[in-house]
Amino acid sequence: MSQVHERALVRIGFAELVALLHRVFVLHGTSPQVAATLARNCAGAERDGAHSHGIFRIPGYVSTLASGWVNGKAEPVVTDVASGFVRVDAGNGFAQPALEAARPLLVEKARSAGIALLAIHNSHHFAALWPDVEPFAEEGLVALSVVNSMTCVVPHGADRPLFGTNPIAFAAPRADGAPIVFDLATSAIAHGDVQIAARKGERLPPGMGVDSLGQPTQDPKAILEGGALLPFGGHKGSALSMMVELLAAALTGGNFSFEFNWADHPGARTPWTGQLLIVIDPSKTAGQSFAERSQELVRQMHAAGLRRLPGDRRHRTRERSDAQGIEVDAEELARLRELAGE
Ligand code: NDP
Ligand code: PYC
Repeated sequence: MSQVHERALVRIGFAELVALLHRVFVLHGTSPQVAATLARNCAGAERDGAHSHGIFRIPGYVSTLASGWVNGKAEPVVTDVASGFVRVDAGNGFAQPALEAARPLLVEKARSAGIALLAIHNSHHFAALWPDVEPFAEEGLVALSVVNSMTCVVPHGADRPLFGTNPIAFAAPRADGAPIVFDLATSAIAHGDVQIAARKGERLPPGMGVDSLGQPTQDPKAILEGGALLPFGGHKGSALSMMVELLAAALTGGNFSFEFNWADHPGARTPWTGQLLIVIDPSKTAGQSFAERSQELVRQMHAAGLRRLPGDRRHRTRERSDAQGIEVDAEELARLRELAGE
C-alpha cells in the first residue's frame, strides 16, 4: 500500500518572511540592496500563492550565487538612450534591481512622452514577472513586460528545443478594483511547475512536453532529464515565444535563451538573458478615462458569465495571507532558516 505523506503547514507573516529571505540572500553573497529587492519579490510570490516562483526558488538562487554565475552585488548602469528609450546594463546581476534603478527615469519618460521602453540586458531573471508590471498599473500606467529564459522549449514544427519558457506579463489600471494583470509562460507549462510535479511524483496533463526521443510524455522527470517542453497553443504560442526572444534579447542586447552556457558553473540556475518593459501613460487617451473603459470591459466580461479574471486567484490568496499569515511547508521553512544560518 502506498503511503501518503501529509505536509505540515505553518504560517509566517510577510514582513517576517521578507526579513528571513533577506538574511539568506546576504549570507549567500548579495548586497543588502539586492537582497531587499529579491526578498520582497520572492515573499510576494509566496504570499500570492505563485508557488513556482516563491521560496521554492531559494535553493536555486543560493546554488547559483555559490557557482559564481551571477554577480549578487552588481550595480546596474542606467543610460538615457532616447526620448522614449532607457537602457540598463545589469552587470551580470539580477534583473529586478536593474528595473528598480531605471524606474524613476522610465516613469518620467512615459508620463512626458506617453510611452517609454526599458531594455535590460546582461541580467538574470529567476522570478515571476507580474511583480515587475503590477506596480505601474497601481500608479495608473499600463505596462507590458517580456523576459526570455533558458532553452527548453521546442518551437512548433521543430525537432529540438531552442526557445525559453519566455513569459509575458501585462498590467492595466481599472476604475474600481485591483489592476487587471496577467502573467503567463509561453510554454504549455512553466519549467518550475514541471520541477514541482516531479518532486511530488505527479503526472502532467497531456500536451506539455516530450521525452529525450521527442515522444509525447506526461512524466515530468522525462521532460527534465533530456526531454523538453512544448509551446502553449501550438504555432500561436510558438510565435509569441519567438517574439519574446526578439524583444527580450535582440532588442535589449541580451542573450537569446540558447546563447549562454552555464556548464562551467555547476549549480547555476538563473538564465542570463534580457528583459523588456513598455510603459504607457493612458491619460493621453481620447474620450473616457482608460481606467473607466477597462472597468467597463471587466463588467461586460462578468455579465457574459466570467467568474475568474487573471489575477483574481492571486489576490484572493494575498488577502488570506495578509489576514492569516502566509501558509508555507514547515520543512521548507526549516530549510530556509538553515540557509539563513539560524
Ligand atoms: P499560469 O498558467 O498559472 O497562469 C497564467 C495567467 O493566467 C495568470 O495571470 C493566472 O492568474 C491566469 N489564470 C490561470 N488560470 C486561469 C483561469 N482558469 N481563469 C482565468 N485566469 C486564469 O501561469 P504559468 O504557469 O504560465 O506561469 C507561472 C509563472 O512562471 C509566471 O509568474 C511567470 O512569470 C513565471 N515564469 C518565469 C520565467 C522567467 O524566466 N523568469 C519563465 C517562465 C515562467 P492567477 O495568477 O490569478 O492564477
Ligand atoms: O518556470 O520556466 C520557469 C522559469 C524559468 C526561469 C525562471 N522560471
